[in-house]
Amino acid sequence: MAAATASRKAGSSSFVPRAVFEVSQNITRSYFLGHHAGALGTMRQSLSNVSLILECRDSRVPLTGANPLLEKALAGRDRIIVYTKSDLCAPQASNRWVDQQKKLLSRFYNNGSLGGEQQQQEEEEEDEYGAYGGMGATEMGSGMGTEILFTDTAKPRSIKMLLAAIKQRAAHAESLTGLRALVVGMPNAGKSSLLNALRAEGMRLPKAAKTGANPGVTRKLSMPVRVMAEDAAAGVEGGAFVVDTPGVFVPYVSDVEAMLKLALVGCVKDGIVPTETVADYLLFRLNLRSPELYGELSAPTNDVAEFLDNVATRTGKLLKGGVPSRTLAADWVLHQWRNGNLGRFGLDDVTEANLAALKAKALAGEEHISLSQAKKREKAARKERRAAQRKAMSES
Ligand SMILES: Nc1nc2c(ncn2[C@@H]2O[C@H](COP(=O)(O)OP(=O)(O)OP(=O)(O)O)[C@@H](O)[C@H]2O)c(=O)[nH]1
Ligand SMILES: [Mg+2]
Repeated sequence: MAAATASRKAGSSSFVPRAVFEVSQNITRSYFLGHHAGALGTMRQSLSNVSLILECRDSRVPLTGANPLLEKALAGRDRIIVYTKSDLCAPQASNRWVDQQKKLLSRFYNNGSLGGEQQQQEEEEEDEYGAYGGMGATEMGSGMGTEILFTDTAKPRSIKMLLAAIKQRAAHAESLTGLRALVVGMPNAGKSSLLNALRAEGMRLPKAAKTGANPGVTRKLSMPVRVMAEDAAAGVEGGAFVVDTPGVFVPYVSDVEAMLKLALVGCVKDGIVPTETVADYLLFRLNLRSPELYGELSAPTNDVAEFLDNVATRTGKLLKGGVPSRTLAADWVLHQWRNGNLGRFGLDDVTEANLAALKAKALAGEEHISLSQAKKREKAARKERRAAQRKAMSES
C-alpha cells in the first residue's frame, strides 16, 4: 500500500508537497490479457497487407505510453506516432512546454538519437499540432521514416494534419487498392476515436468504431475502414483505409511508477492497481503542481485518506450513517482528472536524458520479457502481497 509521508495541514503558502512517492514494489505490474496476445499475433499476420502503422500514445504519458512489444512486432513498416488526447496534456497544445516536447520527440524518432551531428535543425517547420520532419532514413518500408503528430479529436485541424501525413504516405505507396494503415497502441490510448475522427474528417461519414472510457473496448481487428477517397491528381489512386486493433499492454512493467502512471491515465482496468493507491499518486502529482488544483475539494494535504474523506464529504460520496466512501471518492477524482477537470498536465518529463534512458532500456530488452517470465514475477509479487496482508492481520 502507498505509504504517505507525514500529513501537512496548512495554508497553500506553507504547504510542502511530498518530494517522492513511496509505494510498495508489490503492486500488480502486469495486465497482459489473452486478447492482447491474440491481437498481437493477428497484427503480425496481417502485416503483409499493411504499409503504415499509426502508433497511438497518450500525450500525458509520451514515454511511458510507448509499447516496445508492439514496436518490435510491427517494425519494418512506416510509422506515424500519434500523441493522442493532447488537450488533456496542457490547456493549449501550443504552450511552450508542449512545443519543447514535440521538438525533442521529433528529433529522437527521426534520428534515433539526440544531440551531436544528427540533431535536426531547431528552426524546422513546426505547427501547433507538431508535424515535424519525418523523412529520417532510419526505417524500412517506403523510407519515409517516423513522423510525430499530436491530436485532439475535438480539433479538426489536428486530424486534418494527420490526414495530410497519411496522404503523403499513400501517394508514396502508389497502391491501386489504397493504402492500408493499422492503428495500434496501449489500451484506451484513443485508437478507435482517432479512426472515427479520421473518417469524419476525411469522408464526412459517421463513427465506425465503438469507443469508451475504459480499456478493452476493442477486442478484435476491424475490417478496413475508409478514411480517404481516391485522389488521382495527388497520386492517391485507391484512397486510404485504417484497421482498428485492440489495445495491447506490455507483459510486465518493470518500473512501479510507470505502472501507476498507466493506471492513472486509464490504460489499465481500474482495480488492477488499488484505486486508492492510484488516487494517492494523483494527489502526489497534483501537489507537485499546485494544491490549488483541488482547492474546491480539500485543503492542501499529503494524506490520501484525509484528501478522499474531504472529497467524499464535498461531493456526497457517503455510505450509511454519512461515513465518507474513500473508494467512491477515489473513483470520482480519477475520472475528474482523466476528463481534464482537475488540471491538465503530462506525467512524463520529456527530456533528452529521459529519452536516452528509454532507448537504453529498450536496447537492454527490459520490457521485452516473455509472458511466462512476467507470470512468474507476478506470482512472486502476489505471494509477497499475501504474506504482507497476513502479517498486518496478525499484528492488528
Ligand atoms: N479529451 C480527449 N479524449 C479522447 C480523445 N481521444 C479519445 N478520447 C477518449 O479516450 C477514451 C478512449 O478512447 P477509445 O478510442 O475507445 O480508445 P481505444 O484506444 O480504442 O481503447 P481500447 O479499444 O479499449 O484499447 C474515450 O473516453 C474517448 O472519448 C481526445 O483527443 N481528447
Ligand atoms: Mg478501441
